[in-house]
Amino acid sequence: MRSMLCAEAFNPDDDEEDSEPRVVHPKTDEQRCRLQEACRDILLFKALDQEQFSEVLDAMFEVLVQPQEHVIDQGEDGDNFYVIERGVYDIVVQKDGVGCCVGQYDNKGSFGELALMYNTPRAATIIAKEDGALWGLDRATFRRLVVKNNAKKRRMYETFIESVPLLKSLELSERMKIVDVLGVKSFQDGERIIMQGDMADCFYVVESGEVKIMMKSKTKADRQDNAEVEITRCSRGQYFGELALVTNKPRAASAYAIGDVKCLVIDVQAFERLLGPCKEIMKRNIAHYEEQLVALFGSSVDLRD
Ligand code: 1OR
Ligand code: 1OR
Repeated sequence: MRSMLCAEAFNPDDDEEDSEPRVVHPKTDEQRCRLQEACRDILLFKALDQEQFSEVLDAMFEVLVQPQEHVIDQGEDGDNFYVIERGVYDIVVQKDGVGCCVGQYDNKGSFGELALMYNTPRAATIIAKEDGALWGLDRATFRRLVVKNNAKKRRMYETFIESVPLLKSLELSERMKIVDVLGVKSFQDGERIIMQGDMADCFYVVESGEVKIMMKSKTKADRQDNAEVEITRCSRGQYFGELALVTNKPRAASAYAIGDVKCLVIDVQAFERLLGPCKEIMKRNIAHYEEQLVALFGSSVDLRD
């Protein structure tokens, strides 16, 4: 029932908020700089054009929070969307009447989009663990600019997302929810997309071009000069960057663009929330990585350790 309501609430063409006046919160140059830096990697803003993005920045306002403060309470109506400038925030979800910490934001990312996108109550409670700084964006501006763009995103990516083998087992509505929150990133020839050893916060699907996966060699001579060996390539419809999210470990390999590359990017919270049903497929493939690892380097390193 809820999903039917969502589909209705989503229709952007009769968005009543369209005629509302433009929201502007004046900012100092210093604030604007910090805001721009905090918003640089926000996936939901990636689909905006320059004009829309600058309207979003104008409308955002600074929010300072204290330890233990609830920025959002599960079950309430959604007022704002938040971008994190700094601070650590727990994601708490009520399960059988008990609050369970299901994840954490660590000094980056954004939250509070779901209630605004689908006109639903807040799906989780967000609690500041320390002093923090956020940038809020009011509901009306979020709907007018970001949600409106989502209709275009759905049209653009519907066919492609249908063709991604990993996502075949999901319902259409679930795949569309992935489209709603994904971002698109472009990379130039040779650009590093993932660095081995880094902490991970997102997952990638190749939309166009080719991605080369490289690993630091485990042989002694190579290790000394830090040489990397190519282990595989990913092309349109294939995914990478799942391993670190599934294992909670640093990136196991590096990824580089070959020629111009476009990837769909999903943050770790959306990955956890929406790709649960695909995890078994990923885990089966990870078992194959382990076999290949032994074949390539002759060691029996367990990637899941
Ligand atoms: P919102 O407007 O519903 C709470 O307000 C926000 O918490 C929500 O938007 C998301 O931005 C964020 N399930 C639901 N909401 C989540 C989750 C989440 N994680 C972050 N948010 N799950 C946790 C995944 C790590 C699934 C829990 C079962
Ligand atoms: P990640 O989050 O660890 C690097 O970031 C990504 O490279 C990784 O997720 C996988 O998506 C991708 N071993 C480890 N990672 C691999 C491998 C792999 N293949 C692709 N990735 N293999 C075994 C190593 C010899 C498979 C080789 C075919």
